[in-house]
Amino acid sequence: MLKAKSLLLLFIAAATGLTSFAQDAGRKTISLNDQWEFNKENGPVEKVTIPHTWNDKDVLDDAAGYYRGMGIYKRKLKLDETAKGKNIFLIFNGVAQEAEVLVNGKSAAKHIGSYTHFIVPISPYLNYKDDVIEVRANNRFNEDIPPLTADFTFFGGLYRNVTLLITNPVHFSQKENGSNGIFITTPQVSASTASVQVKSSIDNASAVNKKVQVITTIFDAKGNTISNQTTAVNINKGGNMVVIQDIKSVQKPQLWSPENPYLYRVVTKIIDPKTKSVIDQVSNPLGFRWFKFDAEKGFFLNDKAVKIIGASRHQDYENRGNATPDALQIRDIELLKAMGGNFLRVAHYPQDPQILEACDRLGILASVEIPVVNTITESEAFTNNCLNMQTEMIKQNFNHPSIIIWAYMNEILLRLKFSNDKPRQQIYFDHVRQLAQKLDSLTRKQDPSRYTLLVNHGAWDIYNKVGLTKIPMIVGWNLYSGWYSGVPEDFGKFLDRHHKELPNTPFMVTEYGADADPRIRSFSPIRFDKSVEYGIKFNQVYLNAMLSRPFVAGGEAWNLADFNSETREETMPHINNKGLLTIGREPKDTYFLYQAYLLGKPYLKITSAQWKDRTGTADSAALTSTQPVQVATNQKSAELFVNGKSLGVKDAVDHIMDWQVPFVNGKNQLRVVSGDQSDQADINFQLQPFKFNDANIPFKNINILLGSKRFYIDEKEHQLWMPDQPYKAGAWGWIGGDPYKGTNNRITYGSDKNILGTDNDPVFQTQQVGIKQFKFDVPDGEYELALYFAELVGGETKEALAYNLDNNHKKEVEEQRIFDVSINGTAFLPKLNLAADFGYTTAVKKTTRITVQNGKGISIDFNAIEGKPVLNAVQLRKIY
Ligand code: GCB
Repeated sequence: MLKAKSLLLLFIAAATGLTSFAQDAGRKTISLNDQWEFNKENGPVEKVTIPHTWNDKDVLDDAAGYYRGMGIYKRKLKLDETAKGKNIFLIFNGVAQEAEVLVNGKSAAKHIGSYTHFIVPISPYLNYKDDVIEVRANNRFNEDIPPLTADFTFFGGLYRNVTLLITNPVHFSQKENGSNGIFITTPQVSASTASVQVKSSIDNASAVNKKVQVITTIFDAKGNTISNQTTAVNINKGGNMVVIQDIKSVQKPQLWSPENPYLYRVVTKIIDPKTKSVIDQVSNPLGFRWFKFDAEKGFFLNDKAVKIIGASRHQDYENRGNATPDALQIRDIELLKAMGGNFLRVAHYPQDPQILEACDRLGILASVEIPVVNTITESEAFTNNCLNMQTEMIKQNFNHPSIIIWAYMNEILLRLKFSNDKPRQQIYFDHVRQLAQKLDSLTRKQDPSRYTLLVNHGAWDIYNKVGLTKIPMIVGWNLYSGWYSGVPEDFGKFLDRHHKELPNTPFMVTEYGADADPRIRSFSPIRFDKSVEYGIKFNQVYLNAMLSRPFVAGGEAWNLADFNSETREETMPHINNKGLLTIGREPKDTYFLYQAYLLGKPYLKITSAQWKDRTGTADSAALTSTQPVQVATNQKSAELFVNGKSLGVKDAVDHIMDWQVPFVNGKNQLRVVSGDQSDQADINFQLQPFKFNDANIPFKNINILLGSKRFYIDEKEHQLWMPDQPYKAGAWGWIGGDPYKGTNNRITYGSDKNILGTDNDPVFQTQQVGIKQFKFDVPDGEYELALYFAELVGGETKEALAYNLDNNHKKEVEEQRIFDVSINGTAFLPKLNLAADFGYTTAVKKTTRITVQNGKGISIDFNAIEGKPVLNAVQLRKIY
């Protein structure tokens, strides 16, 4: 046996270039992430490392769509002769979305679906000399594979880890839907005693019958053996055997919970009874916990009421698409934990194995779901793919103590198909219900120890009518009152309605959220302005409503982090900004609000510290500009000091305290104190003079957004933009006109269209329509002036996106718009026709230098030739 062991070491060394290995467990695994060559079909070949996607860049550009087609990955595999006689597998954690694996040009396996993993046995195809693996991945639209449409991007690629697994001919089965062949349950658990059942599926790929022992050992977190069971079995050549081991009476088990995520380790070995050597070995996590959803009282873990509060998570990351490395995946769960969350909705699809391992480790409860989103195809192939994905998801993730729920559908009736043909629509509804029923039954059968969940959007009537609220054990509602429709306060009414009309069905709020673009701030936050401040208000209302109703099992914020959704436009095109973290995982103010609500220990945080570069106009002739500052806390009250001076003590309302702070030009030191808690932040303030002739505040530059109540921070060019004002003598402002309001009913001002040719969309998305004049009463000198324009009306009308619930676009009335712009009486942009000269929704910036003399200041005049003149933004900089 010793000989066999060293041989195994030898050929892996050859395969990888490594020379030392961890303890021999009969099997070996080694990452195959490096040294791949990649090309798009007919495209040039490049060297890549896994994780890799071919869509990291094209999902961010202005051109609609992204490459959805074939990508080919190739890699050499160096195995020497000594590997012969072993069983060799490739483990793919995720390939989007159809995959074919070829070894030396021969097809070894195919797999459907981007989000579950699969294992390919490759021994029969190897030559052990110069083997080549090829993966042909395709992310084209396929009507038989979910997801069909969704508010996220269907990145293509070999985007999760690839591993080589080498086993002996007798090994834990790799044929069980991508699982590791071992399924652990805890048929009975209490604080005093627990039982464990371990089911191991074992393959004997050798040509002889084998007598082996299966030994399962449970270790506690310190590594002490707490139980050991040995089963002797005979496995026929070429056969499979399922070994069931019942481990009774584990005394006083340490329970797993968010506060104490105590993990045991179950090590299952196949042993040669003669030599006692290990033929194969697999480890799995084990947590002892029991749980219950109650329609009246909410959720219980280990008999303790626990309010579920957490977030959903998408797997993509800033500029990387879905090819997110392990460390960043794990960090997401650490950030959720640090926020005080106790639940992760792994949405809308199964994610990297690292995620659930982190949930197990950190004490985050979880649900996982397959990507059946928005709509289905009524084909047998679609149904089978759904059922297969569900099976893969359950089997692959079966042993995670963190998982308490399996889910299978999200907002499936979002856009009603066949609305003009009721009989046909009924057939579709029947199909949807039948598919839900099949998925639910399959799930209950495959795992009776967990709950099933089906997730709806807030259209109460239709989900009840179609019967979808009757199928799952728990109903999920995605609710956006105060975002896509209505006001935040409607949210509580919906919760009460469920409780009243479905009193026996437990439910969770599986989604709620408001977009908060981290670059946008407002003192008058309003629905759809995308300001961080609106996000705070919205989340306060939602958290209060859920926390005060025991029958609500819990809620998951949509979303932990901003994520890519290629079809989205709005202030940050292609990004959904409902994250509590940015897409680069920087906390937004809302993340701090959650900490204030959820963390048990004393908490005090100047949330506005995130807005560390500010601008604003001086209050009258004073040398300060007064603006609000928010502090998130779980303390009753606190005192704020600015540059050492107290601004008084304030009480927290819904975990937020507000102060009006008189900011001085330059650095402002904020310090908040409550008992022995304190926090501080430096805010750099650019003070704009109340009047330009105010000698105390020298004028440098000013950036003004027209038709807007927002502040906008252009982080790339370090420009601070502020809202406009009507003209004030001695200062600046517009004369004439009104703010532009788009045809989208939800928007109070501005447009939600992608502005082409810029990343600073909010600078161009608002405008003053019918403007007559813009004046700066600046002193004599040299200035640079830039005028920003974009034609917001007209152009390609896009179909309203499916996720935009209640999206009532009025028809746009296009008008011919031609106007002259002159500066101090001199023609600057004669006969400007934005649409004709530059195209619709296209960023236009026109810059000039001006000599101001004779105390006349700057006057920009707009003269209508046809239609109404517009101005989107203006920028003035003093040169000398
Ligand atoms: C939803 C969807 C989710 C979207 C979200 C949104 O209801 O389930 O996929 O991303 O709304 O932000 O619109």
